[in-house]
Amino acid sequence: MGTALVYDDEMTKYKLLWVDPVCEPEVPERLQVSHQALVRSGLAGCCVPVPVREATDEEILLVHSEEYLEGVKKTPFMDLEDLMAFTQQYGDVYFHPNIYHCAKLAIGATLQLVDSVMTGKVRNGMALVRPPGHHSQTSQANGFCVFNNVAIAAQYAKKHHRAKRVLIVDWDIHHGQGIQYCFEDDPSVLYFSWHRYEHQSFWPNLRESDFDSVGSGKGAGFNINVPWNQVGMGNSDYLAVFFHVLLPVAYEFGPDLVLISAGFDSAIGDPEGLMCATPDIFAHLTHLLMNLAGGKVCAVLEGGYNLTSLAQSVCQTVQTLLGDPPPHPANLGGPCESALESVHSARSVHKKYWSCLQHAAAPFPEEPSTKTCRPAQQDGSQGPQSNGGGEAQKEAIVWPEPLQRDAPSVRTALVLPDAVACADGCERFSPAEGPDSMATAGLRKHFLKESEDGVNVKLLYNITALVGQMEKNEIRNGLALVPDVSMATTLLTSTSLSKRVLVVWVGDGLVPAQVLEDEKTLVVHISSTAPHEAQSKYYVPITLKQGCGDTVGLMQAALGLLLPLGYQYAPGLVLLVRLPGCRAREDLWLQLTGLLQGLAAGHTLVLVQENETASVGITASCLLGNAAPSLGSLAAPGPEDVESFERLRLRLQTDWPLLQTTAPDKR
Ligand code: X5A
Ligand code: ZN
Repeated sequence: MGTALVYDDEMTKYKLLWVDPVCEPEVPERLQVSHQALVRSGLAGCCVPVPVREATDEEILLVHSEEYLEGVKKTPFMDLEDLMAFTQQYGDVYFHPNIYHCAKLAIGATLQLVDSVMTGKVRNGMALVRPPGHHSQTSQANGFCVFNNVAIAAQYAKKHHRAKRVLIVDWDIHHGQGIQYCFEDDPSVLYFSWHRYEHQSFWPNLRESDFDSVGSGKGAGFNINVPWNQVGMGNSDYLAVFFHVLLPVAYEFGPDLVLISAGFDSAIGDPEGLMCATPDIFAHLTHLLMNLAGGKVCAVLEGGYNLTSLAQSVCQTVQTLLGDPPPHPANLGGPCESALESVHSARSVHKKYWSCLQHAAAPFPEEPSTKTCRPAQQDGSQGPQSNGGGEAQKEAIVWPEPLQRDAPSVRTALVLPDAVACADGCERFSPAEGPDSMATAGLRKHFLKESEDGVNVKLLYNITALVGQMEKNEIRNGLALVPDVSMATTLLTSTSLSKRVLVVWVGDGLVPAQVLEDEKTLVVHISSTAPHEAQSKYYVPITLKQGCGDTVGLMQAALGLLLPLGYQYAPGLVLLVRLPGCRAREDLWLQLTGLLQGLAAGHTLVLVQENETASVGITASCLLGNAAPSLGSLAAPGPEDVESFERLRLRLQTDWPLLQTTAPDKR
């Protein structure tokens, strides 16, 4: 199960032939630098190369009209004057004698990717294409786009692969109005787009790009727009929208396939977007989508006009598709007020369609504020600080290049009793040296009663050594079967070198007092009752009436509370502890394990009680990078649970701003 890369340099062979400042950014080099960066970084070599093909007329007609197709078909034979005249009919686009050929290859590349993923030849993949697609409409070219690659792919997946539900995530900085129009009344395709909007003053200046365009008829609720009303949005703003709008709805929808309209004009340095999110954020956006649809994710290039930022962002996306854990993103100070207004608006307008949003607050009564976005320095970033226009665009914007993401030599190590077989693809962990007498004495003194034997000493020594190697990045992640998860957690939190350890304590049972007292440990406790008094910002008891057997409730809590907390806390190590008797369904457990690997550069240690050998194999497969199975569509969470989540959010959001779902002065 690999990652497909679909590319052909034929798609670099068209360009703007006359002077038009609007179209100038859309250059062949966009594709060249993206592909070159993948080759030079060695990432291309790790992918499964998939050849492009030309789309057929029938495929183009899945979305476009015959008249329009016939018109475009004539462009290869036009002279310059005719091409310019043909171009005149449309907005912000240009034609070239070779663009029809490239546009057919761009669709064909996208469909080749969908075929490879849907047939299971690969797990996921990316298509690097030109021209982009998401602005083009039934009978119109628009915004550098000729045919709507991603919209055609969604129709194609429904028709040829029996996909019942397709999720389209459009993270390009422009609104893909072409995709919105295509699926407006179609509940089988959920279209999500965020876009620079500035109260309709930004191109394409459409009323229907605002948050209140939710789809129509049977498709009502299946179109989600998050307009950005300020430039300068950063990593926190993007993550807040994922945690509080997109992901809950996407999990409730339960897609069979995820298509990403992967435009990188939403990254820092882009002259069109003027946003501040750094290229490594795309690693996280990708990762957060990779456990939907059983991992079937197809990313298709759309915009991206700063060649440096574009190339870095493409690499981050592909490396994550390949299974490398994302590096911790910079600048997670929390979302700005304008972003929170957008989050709030999208949630409140969709609350009647999605049960995960039923508790969202009502729409703002008064006019949305026109306050400027927080100064970019507030969270340490150096992005554009002005409102965009004029000279600000010409300043050279600089940001640090994403660090190389070094893969440890061991992906997944297991600490198991000798009688339990090691899962395929994993290594049984055995440290080079055994415990010396000092270590033994220490372990005996603090963690073992007099009577306990050497087997326990060795086991406890092994798990500390495993964590030590994870912290040195020699091992990525691991799993340990231990006789007592409480003792193991106490030991590991007190011996870990990491400045911060996130403990996710799943099931009914007390968190050891020593762990709770530890300043550097954030404990998220998911259970049916909260046994400890909660006042500390470092102890977060999430209670579910039905306990961990409640898949919907637990998923909602994981997306809306656990992930924002985890991202903001920025742990160096995640301990995921499954208490004895925990009733979390297998698929849910895997989702949790999968999502948590976006934290601490993938350094997760799963602790399981000794006798629960059944969860070893599946958890190990997830740690090895296999996607969790889809949960299917989810029902509504229990109202009491939702209420308790909201009380928790209220208590914690001043300390953990990523938990916010609405602007402070509107609460
Ligand atoms: C695909 C894409 C942008 C068009 C901007 C026109 N198009 N002003 O990013
Ligand atoms: Zn764009």
